[in-house]
Amino acid sequence: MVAVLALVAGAVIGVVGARLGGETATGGGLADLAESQGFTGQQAEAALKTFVPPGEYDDYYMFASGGHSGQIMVYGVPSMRLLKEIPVFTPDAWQGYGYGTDQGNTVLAGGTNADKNATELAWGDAHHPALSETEGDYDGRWIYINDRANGRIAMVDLADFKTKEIVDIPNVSTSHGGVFVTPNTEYAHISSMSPMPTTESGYADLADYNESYRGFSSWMAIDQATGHFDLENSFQIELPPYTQDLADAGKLTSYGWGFINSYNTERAVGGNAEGGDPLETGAIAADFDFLHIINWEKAAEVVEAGNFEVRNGMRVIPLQTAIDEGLLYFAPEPRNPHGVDVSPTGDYIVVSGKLDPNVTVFDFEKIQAAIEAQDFQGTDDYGVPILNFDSVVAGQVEVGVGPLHTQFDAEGNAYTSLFVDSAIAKYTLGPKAGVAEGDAFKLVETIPVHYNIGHLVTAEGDTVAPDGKYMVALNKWSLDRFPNVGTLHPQNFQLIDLDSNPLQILYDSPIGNGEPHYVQMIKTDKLTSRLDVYPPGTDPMTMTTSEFAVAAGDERVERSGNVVDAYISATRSHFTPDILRVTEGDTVNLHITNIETASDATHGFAVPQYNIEASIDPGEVVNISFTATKSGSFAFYCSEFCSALHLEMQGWLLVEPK
Ligand code: K7E
Ligand code: CUA
Repeated sequence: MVAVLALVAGAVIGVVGARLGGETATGGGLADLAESQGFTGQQAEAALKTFVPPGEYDDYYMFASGGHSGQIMVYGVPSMRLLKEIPVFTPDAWQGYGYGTDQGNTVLAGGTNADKNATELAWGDAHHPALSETEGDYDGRWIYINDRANGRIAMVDLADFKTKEIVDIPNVSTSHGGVFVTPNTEYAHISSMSPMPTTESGYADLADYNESYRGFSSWMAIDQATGHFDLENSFQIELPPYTQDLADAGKLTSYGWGFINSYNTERAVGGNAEGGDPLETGAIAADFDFLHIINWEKAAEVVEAGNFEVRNGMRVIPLQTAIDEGLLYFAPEPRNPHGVDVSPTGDYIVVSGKLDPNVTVFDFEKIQAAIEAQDFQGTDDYGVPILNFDSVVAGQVEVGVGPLHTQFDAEGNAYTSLFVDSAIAKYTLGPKAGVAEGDAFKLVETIPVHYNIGHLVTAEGDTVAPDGKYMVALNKWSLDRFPNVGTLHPQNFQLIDLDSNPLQILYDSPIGNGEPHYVQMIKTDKLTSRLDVYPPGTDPMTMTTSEFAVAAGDERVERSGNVVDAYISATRSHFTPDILRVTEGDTVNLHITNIETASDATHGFAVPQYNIEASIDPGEVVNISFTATKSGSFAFYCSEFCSALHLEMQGWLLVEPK
């Protein structure tokens, strides 16, 4: 075996070496180098495939949810280099998010709904990102992500990679994977996870679960100019009290429809210390749960026609109305499904059941025909029609144990993660994905991953036009893959070459922040709205010129009663003014403009003892408001090493005692 590998190594490196002239900088050939490092041919090949030379760029951005870190992480692929963390639900000091600046404070405060939250929320569980789309393809404008813990959704502007808005969804307490955008980003969808009481108080005993608790499918309208949520034009559809889980938008053939998985249609509520069964026992009793099939285009018309109720400020289509209007159907899906993923052409809806070794592939045309023919096996307890399973299934593929999530390539293949098996299964879809009848719905191969894979992603693999090329396995456990860093191990992102046959792992990337769930991979050149430097005096919240911007020479301090407004400029290597005099008890509003125009000439602004820290990017205006509660002399400073005289970039906040 070793000899064979050495031969392969020689062949691969021989080819590359020949093309490169065979000489390395340290002398000798590439084959010699690989041999001296102890690499097999495959390892040397992997190194060459993932290497992005200094000064060159990756082909893809990978936007990874940060899980309970509350953030989004941006990686380059294939290098797997971490490019940025975007703070979303949780404060971040480097970017001054949530440390006294308007930008972070306003966004975070906007994500707190006093009717719902017990306290101000200071974290979130960032789960499922959704890049904006045009005609079912990523367009690089915005990215949305939900907070699993608190039932919220955020918008990040990909012009400056900053979070611009968080909305706490009415009637929804928690949300899991029910996040997607519709093919033209008409809506960002977010559904509830655990159903909630619809009572005034938000409380109902679990004995009243069936009657009082309900789920919701929320269609958050998107302002096409700004990417912000347009609450007035948003609506919800009331659902039975099942646990609604992952979701995906129909596309092309299935445009206008959305699909949500559910589990615990048994409506188990736990109570293992009250004489009942643990929740998980009750929740796996039935052989089938329900794929929710929703006609959102028609639902929008029903709302426009005025057929809704307003609940907690949200337009809601009651469950009975949804049934009467033909907006909601169920298809049985094997027990306790997790992922639901729509194939690139929109024809197939792939469902994985955590407790079923098969993936079940539904056919959208068959679903439509069954709805048309009222081919129902009955209704659920709430009157929702249930389609006949056999009438709507295109095929099943036995993939392995613990199938979770699915992605696609352009050749009619699907890839499903197998949590229990720690593997990914590659298999074919059917004729509507371009696969010959005889080859349809067949397992092609399985590749082990390390270990306990959750999601996976292929390049643009949930769009109408997947790229193939790369796949990343998002492994929950890394066990023995990295040097020990204590009892909490990193996660492991494994880069896999989709062009190799059989599939090859190229790279292990330890993820020291977590915990990532869904990720999306987009070509870097699709982010055409990216800014390198803000136009002078920009308020990033509105992306327009701030009324508080100052140019050099206009700096000033204005006082009105006990309110002090300071208009400050920052440039290498000073703040102007650099002495701020206020009186204890004053309301202090600092408006700081970074008047630099050079790319990357960022300054910071940190005030000791006041918990204030800002990042002021070139051209940006940051507003900081606080009450000068503590008298003293506070040496504020620039917290970003900006210049040779960075340490000199400091000043005094003098708070005179009353
Ligand atoms: Cu499977 Cu939150 Cu999409 Cu984690 S979810 S794995
Ligand atoms: Cu400005 Cu350091």
